[in-house]
Amino acid sequence: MNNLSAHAVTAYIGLGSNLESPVAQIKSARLAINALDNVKELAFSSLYASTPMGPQDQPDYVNAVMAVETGLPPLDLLHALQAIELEHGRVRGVQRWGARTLDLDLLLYGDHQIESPELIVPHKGIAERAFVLYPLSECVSDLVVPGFGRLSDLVTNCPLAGLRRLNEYESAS
Ligand code: A4P
Ligand code: MG
Repeated sequence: MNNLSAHAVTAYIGLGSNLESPVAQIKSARLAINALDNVKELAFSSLYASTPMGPQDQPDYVNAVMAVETGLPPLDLLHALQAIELEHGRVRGVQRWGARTLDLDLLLYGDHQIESPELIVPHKGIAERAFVLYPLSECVSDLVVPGFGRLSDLVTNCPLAGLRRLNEYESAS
């Protein structure tokens, strides 16, 4: 939604799901993020299938990245994303990196570096996760990931590791 404050920044959100119709979960989350006050979509990547990082006895994930312009402070944005996760049936703390209906990670918040008990930005896994870097690079031509270097270099050095862009038919389901 509009109503952006004068101090809007560009933030990047990682979306992931591997339970209960993952494609539908991601699309529904996109709508919910767009409905937030003070948040406006700038770009949305293709949907990708990725093999699970963590326990292997879980379904493949669908991942995507969304770029938004937001006037929300970072913690407010995180809390809004967590509320959307809960609305989508997310159950926390079952198993580290276990299966989930919806995971929304705040990947980048402008060029800020944040280290608080609740929020670490850039997201700690950003530099080595193909399912983050490739969709992120669809949303922005290039940028510097604070503390990690240029996104284009991170992508070049990150193997695809089974990442696959969903085709039109799969993305529509
Ligand atoms: N937190 C700190 N920084 C952030 C941030 N930048 N964004 C804190 C979001 N949350 C952040 O998160 C645990 C705590 O991290 C929160 O309380 C928040 O204050 P969580 O969502 O409750 O739990 P989690 O997601 O299971 O933990 P974790 O370690 O953050 O996992 P990840 O990094 O989100 O990874 N495999 C594939 N193929 N695709 C995936 O998307 N995702 C995960 C989860 C595992 N394997 C995957 C995928
Ligand atoms: Mg998470």
